[in-house]
Amino acid sequence: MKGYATVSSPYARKVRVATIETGQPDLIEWRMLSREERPEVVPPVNPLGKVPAVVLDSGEALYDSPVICAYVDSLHDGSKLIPPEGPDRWEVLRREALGDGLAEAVVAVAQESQKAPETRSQRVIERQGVKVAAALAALEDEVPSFRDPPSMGEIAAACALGYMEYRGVAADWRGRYGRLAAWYAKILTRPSFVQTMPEDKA
Ligand SMILES: N[C@@H](CCC(=O)N[C@@H](CS)C(=O)NCC(=O)O)C(=O)O
Repeated sequence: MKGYATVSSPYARKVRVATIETGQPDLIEWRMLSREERPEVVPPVNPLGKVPAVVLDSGEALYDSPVICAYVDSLHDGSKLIPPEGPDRWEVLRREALGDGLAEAVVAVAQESQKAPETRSQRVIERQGVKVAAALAALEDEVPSFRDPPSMGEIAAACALGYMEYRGVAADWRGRYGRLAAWYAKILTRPSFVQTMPEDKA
């Protein structure tokens, strides 16, 4: 199948990590788009114009990242990133939503902060900053129940943290959330995270 991504997207990184963690590193043939290419190339695949989006060999499109990750997880017989049933399933999906929500708030802070001072809204930055801090505090509390190897929940959380550092949002977080920082340093050594580390600003 073909996939569309940008190198820095935390949501696309979730999918890339999921394929590697499930032993399917070549499942998706990725096209890495620049910011300029994205509005041209993505809407025919995802009307929302967002990445990641994939096109299956049947021609059917799938988006967004939770849907694509669930699909990736359905294609292998190994240990599942999303437990198939029971309370574990809902805990993992809820944690994935927490990670995705953290990434969303980080995107909002980064986008607003990049605006010229005369159009920048300090209120937006503060409101989204409160969400960033709340998500970090929640994840810090949850570290003792994090799974190893990681589930889709921990993968989403780590991708959001990676994006946060990439954009320089909440730059002091490692000093304030020690358990989460220690866990994050460890998950970063997994090949799936090493191989998907964003390098260029895009
Ligand atoms: N909920 C979506 C979010 C995807 C998303 O916001 N992607 C960003 C890149 S990080 C994007 O493509 N933004 C372009 C736009 O909003 O037009 C997912 O999980 O895939």
